[in-house]
Amino acid sequence: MKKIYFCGSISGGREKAADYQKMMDNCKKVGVVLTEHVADEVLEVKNGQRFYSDVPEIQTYLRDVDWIREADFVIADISVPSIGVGYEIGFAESIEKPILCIYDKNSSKTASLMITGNQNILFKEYETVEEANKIIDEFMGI
Ligand code: 6IA
Repeated sequence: MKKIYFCGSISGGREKAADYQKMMDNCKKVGVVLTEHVADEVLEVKNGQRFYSDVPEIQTYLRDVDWIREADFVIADISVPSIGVGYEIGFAESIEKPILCIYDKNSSKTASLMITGNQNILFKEYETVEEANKIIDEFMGI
């Protein structure tokens, strides 16, 4: 049973949330996805900001970092630029986790050079979720 830490934009924009869900469902073939909230379409909105719960921010941060430590695979959809996702990737790299970054070629944003130029990260582009799922399967060795 593998543990997958799936990273996707929250404060950076939610337009890919439905796709994150489909990719996470695909990941469940091999194990457990630690970050189901990333696809949650009903994140609460308070004062114009989105909140997943009333859990204090420090607890959320520490839990996320612990989950990255526990994870067998870190998979990040970087189609929607997100500071949090960038941070998670950098942290995962520093503890030598296997990292896959996937990017929707139809995104209006360019993929960051800090990812595409990084030899410690497997970077792949996709056009459909089905294609993304095939890339994910290959990365996880199934
Ligand atoms: O900068 P972003 O919000 O776009 O960063 C998204 C990434 O950071 C995701 O991959 C998550 O793993 C993590 N992340 C960001 N916000 C949250 C969150 N809700 N809960 C858990 N993980 C998160 C915000 C609640 C908090 C303000 C109390």
